[in-house]
Amino acid sequence: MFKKLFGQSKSEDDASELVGGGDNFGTPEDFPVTETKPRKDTIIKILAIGDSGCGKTSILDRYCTGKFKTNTAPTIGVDFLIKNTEVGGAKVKCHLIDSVGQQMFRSITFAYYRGVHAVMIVFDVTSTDSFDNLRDWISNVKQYAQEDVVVVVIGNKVDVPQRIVTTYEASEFCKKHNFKYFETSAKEGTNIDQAFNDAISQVQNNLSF
Ligand SMILES: Nc1nc2c(ncn2[C@@H]2O[C@H](COP(=O)(O)OP(=O)(O)OP(=O)(O)O)[C@@H](O)[C@H]2O)c(=O)[nH]1
Ligand SMILES: [Mg+2]
Repeated sequence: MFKKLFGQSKSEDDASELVGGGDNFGTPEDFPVTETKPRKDTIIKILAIGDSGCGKTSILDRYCTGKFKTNTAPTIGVDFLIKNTEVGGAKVKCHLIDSVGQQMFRSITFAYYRGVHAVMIVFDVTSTDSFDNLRDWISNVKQYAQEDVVVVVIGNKVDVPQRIVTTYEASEFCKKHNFKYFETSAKEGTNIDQAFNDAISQVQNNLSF
């Protein structure tokens, strides 16, 4: 490409050949202009859903505080957290919504789906049920969230040696649905920032920041 653009001329006379076309220049199509618009500082709302006990509260706590609490109580209704971060060179204030996983209280969380930019659907890699129930969670997202919502699936508790759901089956499932998939451990802090950064970055792209 370098040769094609600048030819191999050494003298000024030769250089004149380079002006005005000829074989030495590539066409504009050879040099597409990539947009490098700066991203805007913004507020991004992210909702965590998934079966009770899969680790939603622990993941959000880990993301916000960098710590893991061993004695989390089941979430009742919804909780709110805020995390200030920087992604793609822009400051982001994340409004994080933690929701109850227990079936009997779920319906009260549906009102919170509507206004969020991203949903993290969490399952527990040691629980087949929590993986099988992803279908129900996805259908709730389709029913209650906005159409362009970013969905990221998280397989949590990968620190536990007796995992049941394999990386292969989870990632194949996500590929089919066109969702990004991350395996995390809230306990050890594995992949937590990566999962949130990816969701934020997808939202930034959606909003053309
Ligand atoms: N080993 C291990 N345990 C975890 C991990 N994440 C959460 N836990 C444990 O799993 C249990 C449930 O975690 P929570 O974060 O309360 O689960 P939740 O999804 O918020 O549950 P609900 O609020 O009832 O919907 C707790 O005992 C946590 O300590 C993890 O990554 N590894
Ligand atoms: Mg919880």
